[in-house]
Amino acid sequence: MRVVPWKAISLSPLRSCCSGELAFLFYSIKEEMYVASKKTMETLLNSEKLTQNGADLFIQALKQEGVEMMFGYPGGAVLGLYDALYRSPIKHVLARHEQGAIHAAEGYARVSGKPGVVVATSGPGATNLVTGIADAMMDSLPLVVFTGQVASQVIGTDAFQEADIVGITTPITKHNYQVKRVEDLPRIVKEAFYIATTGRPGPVLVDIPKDLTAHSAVPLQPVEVKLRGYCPTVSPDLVQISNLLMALRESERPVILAGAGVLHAKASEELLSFSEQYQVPVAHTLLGLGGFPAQHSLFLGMAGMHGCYTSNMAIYECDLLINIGARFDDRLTGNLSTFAPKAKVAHIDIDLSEIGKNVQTHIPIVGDAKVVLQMVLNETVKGPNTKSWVNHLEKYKKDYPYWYNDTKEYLSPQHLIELVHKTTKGDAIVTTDVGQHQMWAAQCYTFSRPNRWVTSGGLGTMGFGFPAAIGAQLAEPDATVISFVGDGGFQMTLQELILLKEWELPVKVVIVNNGSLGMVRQWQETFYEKRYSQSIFSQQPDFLMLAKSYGIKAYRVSTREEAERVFQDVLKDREPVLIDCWVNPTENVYPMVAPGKGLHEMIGVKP
Ligand SMILES: Cc1ncc(C[n+]2csc(CCOP(=O)(O)OP(=O)(O)O)c2C)c(N)n1
Repeated sequence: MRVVPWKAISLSPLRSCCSGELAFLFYSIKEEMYVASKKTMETLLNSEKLTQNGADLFIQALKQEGVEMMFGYPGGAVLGLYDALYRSPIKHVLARHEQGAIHAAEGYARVSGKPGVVVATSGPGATNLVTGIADAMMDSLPLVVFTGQVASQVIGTDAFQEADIVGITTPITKHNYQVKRVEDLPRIVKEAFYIATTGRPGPVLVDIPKDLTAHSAVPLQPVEVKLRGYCPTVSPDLVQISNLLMALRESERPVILAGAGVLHAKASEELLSFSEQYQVPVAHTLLGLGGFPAQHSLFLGMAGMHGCYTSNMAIYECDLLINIGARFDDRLTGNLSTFAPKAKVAHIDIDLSEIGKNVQTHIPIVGDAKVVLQMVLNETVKGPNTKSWVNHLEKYKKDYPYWYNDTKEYLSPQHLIELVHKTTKGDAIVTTDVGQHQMWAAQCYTFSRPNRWVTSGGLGTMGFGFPAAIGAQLAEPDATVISFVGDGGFQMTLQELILLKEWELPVKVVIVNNGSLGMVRQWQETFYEKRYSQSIFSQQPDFLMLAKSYGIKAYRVSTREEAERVFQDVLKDREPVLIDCWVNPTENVYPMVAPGKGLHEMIGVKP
């Protein structure tokens, strides 16, 4: 075996290096060692062209990562990349706005478990991605985002369509790069996928100056990624596992709070076994829904600002709170000074920086939720007797369920969602936008399995729900995909309707139309003495005509009977449909934890 430094590579040393049995090539970039296999080297040597341009290297690197589909929008700085894409088998979804592309990639990532890949041009193309990048960062979605950049020699000169996207996205990406040399591209792409998908998933951005897509280099592939300073902790500290088991044994009123970390770690089965083995009831965060079957007797419901009475009171009254993969955000905790006041807190999270960030933690467990739960399940210790606690919570469930105003005059939005749940047998992939309809969907469309629920939780960005449904349907072509959107938020990204036609996606778009920015209206009603400043729409588009102009069937319903008839019909068909549902315009989301209040101080609770 011979070590050949990168700089020394030329045709002759490569040939002599390949002549022996053990033909490996070591090369070093930025102090990292890589190995090129004999096969790679032979391919090189047999190839007519020893070098490839950056654009071809880019496509090749994507193929090596197993990318089958990407979402994007072309422009000047990425013409070279798109030219290489033209010759490649990778499918490209041409959104009609970069924001649509990135939200679709998020939906794809959420449902498929694979990273969403996005491409956009420099300047405005890149800045149009910013909301989606921030959203993916907040909700821990694995995205690899490629942006074109102006040519290397004009960076920093305010060149046409130049934006410092690396600077702009530094706080909202897990990591970002600007490629400086063509030969770095394969390594950077590999690292980008590795970082986006390992540990706590998140978005990684790679900015590629235009000139590099045309420059050539010898394509040597890194075989593994080794990054100094990045080594996610997967296996937890054993001492903390025994601390958790000891705390569990001593507790009388334990509760699990399960977040999206359970879904990212594919740990739903382990969560179920853990909860059943020790008879510990489970509350979910908004993003965690589906991690534990909603029909299970130990399931309490969603906790937080619009969570159910039982979950919020369980957290308030518990003596042991076991957080699995949730980040204790303010919409979940309410007033921190009265959050879980009687509880010892155990927090299982792959991201060390989450532990103790908002809530004082007594048992910190850093690790992958699946690995941690498997280790806990391997220890068979005597559990607590939670019978009376479970009965106590069961009584709360019976006495304080979600309730809503059911008038003959109007279709109630909650009834609409229950109807869709019934008609789809509770097994659709549901995406939502942001606002009241999102909370009603979270409350009323109960999930029995993971990865059916796609919503924008941390950033809470309007415009997310509909493009996310496109990505979800592309990820699971046979699934029934329902997108509940508000009449406000839908108007932020409705241009993507054309993709339903173009890609033959049978997404059902359900507009929960209350003629207003409902959630804003609710807050103005409750906290601003009904001064409805800029929240009621005076004009609306005709959503039916709009859908028809995109070649999509559309219906309007405003009563229960109409809704029942239309949903029975449209859900049978494998074609896209838009249903404009006129619902009670004054309905509010309850219960609610008002800002500054504790979970036990919910308003709108009715026995
Ligand atoms: C991009 C963006 N802008 C503003 C907001 C603030 N906001 C949160 S909910 C909401 C109202 C949403 O109205 P609509 O889409 O009609 O849904 P509804 O609440 O009526 O169900 C607004 C404006 C937001 N979340 N995202």
